Amino acid sequence: MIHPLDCLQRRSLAGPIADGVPRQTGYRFYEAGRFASAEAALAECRAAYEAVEPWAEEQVGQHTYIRFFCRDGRAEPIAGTEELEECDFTSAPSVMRLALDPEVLALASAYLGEVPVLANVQLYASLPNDTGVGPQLYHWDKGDDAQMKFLFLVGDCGDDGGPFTFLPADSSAKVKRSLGAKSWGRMSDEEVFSVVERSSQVRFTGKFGDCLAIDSSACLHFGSRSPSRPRLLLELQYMARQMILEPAFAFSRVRHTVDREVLTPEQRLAGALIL
Ligand SMILES: O=C(O)CCC(=O)C(=O)O
Repeated sequence: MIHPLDCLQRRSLAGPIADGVPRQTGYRFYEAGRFASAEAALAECRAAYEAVEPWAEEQVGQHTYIRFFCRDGRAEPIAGTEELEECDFTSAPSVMRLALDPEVLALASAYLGEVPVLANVQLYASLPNDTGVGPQLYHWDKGDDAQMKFLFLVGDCGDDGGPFTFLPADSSAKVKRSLGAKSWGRMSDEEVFSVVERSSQVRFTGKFGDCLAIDSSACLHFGSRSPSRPRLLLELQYMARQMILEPAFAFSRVRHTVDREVLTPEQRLAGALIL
């Protein structure tokens, strides 16, 4: 049970913002440089990858994903992009600074109508693969009927880079209306394009540092299909404090060096569960 005063405070600190994410489409691109704290954070992410690059390349063919900043800060092969029980960002303080960046929080708050909670932070590499399963099929993210993810490219990503690919929220809603319960699990392209035109599909390609803010509960999406080389993505995930669909949604335990004493009220509310 969430205290009503917590809800009121979260709502009172959220307001509209000029270049916010429109509800109708559920996404917006932000060019590299939009968020002041991103440069240092993405440099830390890149360094974490480069520190293990030869080992990461050896994993091609054996594993599809590698996640960084796992328990004790290690990089580990993982099966999908599911939540992790424990992660450790003590060696990457700038990543946590970006996750609590006032501009990022303001955008997420404006979209969700309240200061949300930081639900997950993850850096992962998608390795060259032809598996075509799991998050490589069209799906919605679970947990709530709205959420906001900020995806940052930690390296250039072209059409051959296995880009994160999605349908805007209004097109996705058509698929939901037409396919009903069949749209709950993973869907083939054929099923999706039996409802909407293939041309409504949007790809997140771009340069190192570019960002996509997306409601991944409202926008059908997939990614990591056959990247020609490892694709590195930093994902920040924000959700309303009271989740409608899965109130027991699990949050990762995060080791970090954030000093709670110097946080603004918005940052404290956002970090309430993870920090
Ligand atoms: O690998 C990808 O780009 C897809 C990731 C995904 O499905 C997600 O972040 O929810």
